Amino acid sequence: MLVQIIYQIFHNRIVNYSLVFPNIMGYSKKPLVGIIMGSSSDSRIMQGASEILDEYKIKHEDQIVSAHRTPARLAEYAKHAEKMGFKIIIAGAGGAAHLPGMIASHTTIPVIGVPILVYNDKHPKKSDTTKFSAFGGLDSLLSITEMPSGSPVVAVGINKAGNAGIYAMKMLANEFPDLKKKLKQHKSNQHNSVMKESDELKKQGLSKFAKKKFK
Ligand code: RP5
Repeated sequence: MLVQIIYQIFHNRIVNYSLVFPNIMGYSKKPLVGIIMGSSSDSRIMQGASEILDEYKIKHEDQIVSAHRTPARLAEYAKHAEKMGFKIIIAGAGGAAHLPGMIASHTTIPVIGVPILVYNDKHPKKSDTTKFSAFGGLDSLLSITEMPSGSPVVAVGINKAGNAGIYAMKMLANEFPDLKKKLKQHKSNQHNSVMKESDELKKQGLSKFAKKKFK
């Protein structure tokens, strides 16, 4: 690395500092992940992706792009994403959920789809569960995963936007070694939290533990 830097300085060839200092200039300086969703109603779920990226200081740009309400904007967004240099697009959509597949058809940037269980936030009674999608999110999941051969989109589980954030981080970790360290830390935090709960369960006994946990 040092030799490469000296070589580039000597030859006055440093045009893109992020190539030379990937850890410093990389994921925390400019957005490398584009988060899009089909509707403002998806933001309730999609915030799960931004939370994890924010936690690890990975910059992202967030927008609403609807494949059926703003079809021309969808094509424009794909160009924008390429111009911005996004490495990954996280696309959340509910129902017919064609947004992830359509975006993937307009760009070579890998797309992670988040199938969303549609909940109509425009309904006056927001707790009205009858407004859930007729197919419980399976509609969105299948729309995303069943892309025809040759046009792949990967998907996380229904409403699992946080997993899309972690997966994006894993992809970026191939390029930014300190993200790999943070992922290892994330895994070890998970391990520790399971151990803590297991110790509690063992100490209290199952019945007492479960009663306390779900009271
Ligand atoms: C999809 O339709 C969106 O992704 C959203 O999940 C669903 C419902 O949209 P709204 O009626 O809430 O705007 O395009």
